[in-house]
Amino acid sequence: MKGDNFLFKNGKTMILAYDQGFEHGPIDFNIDNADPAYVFGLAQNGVFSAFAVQAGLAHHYRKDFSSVPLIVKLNGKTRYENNDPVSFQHTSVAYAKKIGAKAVGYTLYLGSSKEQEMLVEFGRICEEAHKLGLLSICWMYPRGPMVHDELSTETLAYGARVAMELGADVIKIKYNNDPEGLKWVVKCAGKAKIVIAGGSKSGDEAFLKMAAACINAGAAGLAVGRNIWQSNKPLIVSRALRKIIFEGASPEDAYRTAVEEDSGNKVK
Ligand code: FBP
Repeated sequence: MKGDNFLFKNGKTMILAYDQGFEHGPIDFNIDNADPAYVFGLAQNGVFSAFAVQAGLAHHYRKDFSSVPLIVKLNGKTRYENNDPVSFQHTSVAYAKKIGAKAVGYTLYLGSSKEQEMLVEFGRICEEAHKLGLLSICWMYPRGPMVHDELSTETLAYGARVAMELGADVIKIKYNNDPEGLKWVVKCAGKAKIVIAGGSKSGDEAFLKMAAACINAGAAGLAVGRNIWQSNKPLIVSRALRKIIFEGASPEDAYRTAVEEDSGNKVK
C-alpha cells in the first residue's frame, strides 16, 4: 500500500469498530449505543477515518451517513463459541463493495483447528479486494487449542507476520502493554500497518494513555469500539484520540484541549 488514501493521513488512521453486537451481543449496549444511527453519528462527528461494521449495518444505514468511509466485515462469530473459535466468510467482497465498502475486514483465529480454512479464505479475500481496488484488513486474533498465550509478543508478532504475508494491508491486533514488544510486532508486519483494538471499556484517561503508548511504539492508529461508544463523553474522547494519533499530542494535552474545544463550542 503506497502513500495516503481514504484510510491513512501521513500514515496514521483512526477506525471506529461496531461489530460487537454480532461478536458479543447486545450485552455491550445501552439505550443509546444499541441504536446504529447513534454510533454512525459518532463515526461522522468524531471524524473517524473509517467505520467498521457488518454488511447489514452498511446496507441499512449507509445512505443516511454517506460521508463515513466504510469497512465491511466479511465474517463473524457469536459469543456462543467454544475454546476453538472458527469464523467463516458470510459476505462476498463484491457485495461489500456494492454496499459502499472501501475496505473489507476479516477476523482470523490463528491457532484454531480450522486455521487452515481461514488462512485460505483470507488469502482469497485479499486477492479479490485488491482486484476491486479495496483495502484488506485482518483482525488477527491468535486463539484456540494451539495458542498458549494469546497476548505474548511472540504470538502477536507471528500473527502480524502471517497476515502481512497473506496480503493484509492493515492488521488489527490487541495490545499487551509492552511498548518494546509492539515495536517488534510492527517490524514483523513490514509494509502492512498495525492498528490496535481498544479492548473493554476503561477510564477515558487510561484509554488515551494506552493509545499514546501504542502510537509512540509505531502503531499506525487504533481501531476502537467500546472505549468510544460506551463512553459518556464519546466526542471528547474521539477528538482527544485524533490529537494523539495525528498530532502526536500527549494524552493529558489532548484531553485538556478536547474538553476546552467542547466547552468553547457550547458557549458559541
Ligand atoms: P473493542 O475496541 O471494543 O475492543 O473492539 C475491537 C474488536 O476487535 C471488535 O471489532 C470485535 O467485535 C471485538 O474486538 C472482538 O473481540 P473479542 O473476540 O476479544 O471479544
